[in-house]
Amino acid sequence: MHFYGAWVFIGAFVVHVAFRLPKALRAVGRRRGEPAPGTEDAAGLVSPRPAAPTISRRGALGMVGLGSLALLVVTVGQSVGGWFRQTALLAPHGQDPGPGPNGFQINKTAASVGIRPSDIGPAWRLTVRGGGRQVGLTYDQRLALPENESSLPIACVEGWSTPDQHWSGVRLTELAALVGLGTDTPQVFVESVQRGGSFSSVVLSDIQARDTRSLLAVRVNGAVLSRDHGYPARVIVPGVPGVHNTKWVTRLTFGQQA
Ligand SMILES: Nc1nc2c(c(=O)[nH]1)N[C@H]1C(S)=C(S)[C@@H](COP(=O)(O)O)O[C@H]1N2
Ligand SMILES: [Mo]
Repeated sequence: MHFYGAWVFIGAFVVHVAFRLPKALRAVGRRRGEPAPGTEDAAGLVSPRPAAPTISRRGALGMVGLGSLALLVVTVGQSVGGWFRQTALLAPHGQDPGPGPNGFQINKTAASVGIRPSDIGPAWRLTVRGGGRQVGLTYDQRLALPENESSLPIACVEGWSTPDQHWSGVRLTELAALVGLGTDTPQVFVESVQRGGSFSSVVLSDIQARDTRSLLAVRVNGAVLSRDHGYPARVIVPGVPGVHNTKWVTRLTFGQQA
């Protein structure tokens, strides 16, 4: 599609040049400042006192040239692919997710944000806090909670989104119920095992927390979450940018702002 568009453009340009060439050559052939025959300012359109130019011809060309170059640099990865894909800032350019149930776009891999195997190993715990109570769950205890399903995409503000993925996990409302909160689930502060980085925690509004499609997911498309998609547990919420879908979650605090 990209290349098709480019050929139409190039074709149109060639036709344009072919038609204009004789006139252009005549104009260039004349001496500078001399009006072309028949183009004297009969209509009075030329300013009698033109303001000083604010940018030289070279400056203008340079600006357009640099702008075009910048566009080329950020789009070449998407058009050419292969190694260049990593440079496509405006398109998916993360790790190749590979095939299988976890084979969809990854934003940041576990390794790239410093998730250690020990952070998400047997010592991992899910802590749920709220309403003055606190519950700690092992991975197996977490799996014993009622399971629900939700088909939702990941839509990243970097300019990509996945088709719907089939997630399963526990509803955020059920987790709130664990600490004794009713159906009026409040907002929730979600924290990842990830240390630092602006994506390591997020606040979900009460509306997001109450949505029955909002899950703390442990499976996707029938398989256990891969590390890069947030194993052991990640948030998945409808209708919000991907950045709200915190991966490697370890603590949920209901009723906390941040
Ligand atoms: N802990 C943590 N969660 C995170 C991120 C992150 O960097 N760290 N990236 C977020 C962003 S920006 C997006 S788009 C989604 C991408 O999820 P995916 O990599 O499973 O597709 O995860 C979100 N969750
Ligand atoms: Mo994102």
